[in-house]
Amino acid sequence: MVGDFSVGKTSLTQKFVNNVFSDKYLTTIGVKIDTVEVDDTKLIIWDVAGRDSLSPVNVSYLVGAAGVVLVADGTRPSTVENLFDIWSSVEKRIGDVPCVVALNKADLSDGWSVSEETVNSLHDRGWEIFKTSAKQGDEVGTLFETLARKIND
Ligand code: G3D
Ligand code: MG
Repeated sequence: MVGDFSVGKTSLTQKFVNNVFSDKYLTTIGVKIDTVEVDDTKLIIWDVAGRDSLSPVNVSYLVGAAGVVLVADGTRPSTVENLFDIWSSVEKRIGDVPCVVALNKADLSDGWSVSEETVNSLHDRGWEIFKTSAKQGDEVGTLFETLARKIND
């Protein structure tokens, strides 16, 4: 799980793994590792805490990753734009691994601010995009199932 602080990395993981969404979550310390079986694939999900997903420590967690969930907050355009830099760091470290993009907090339709142009630029990278809500559950299963499938392809 990679993406800016507070985009929903922990919430998406917990919704998928435990089917819970906590409005009063605890900020993770360090890294939380969850395991979940999707179809016949065992996903070991690394959810790294911290404000800076590109810090040397956090980037070192990427080593050995078979795939990446790029997460942004659809109500904060800067977190979507940052995905390009985040992906560069990922690619530099571990190469062109399978990835999926979560534009999260889709339940917040009032504050939603991802332009068509931005969506197109994400598509142009060849990325598959999901409008997720960790709160309501929309697209959360599909997000992880798609990544599992890409890893197996
Ligand atoms: P992070 O792990 O990427 O840092 P978190 O992000 O999962 O900790 O989520 C950060 C904040 O966004 C939390 O709110 C969390 O409840 C909220 N959030 C995460 N996903 C969603 C979503 O899909 N919809 C809505 N409405 N909120 C979401 P707080 O207020 O506890 O900081
Ligand atoms: Mg977190």
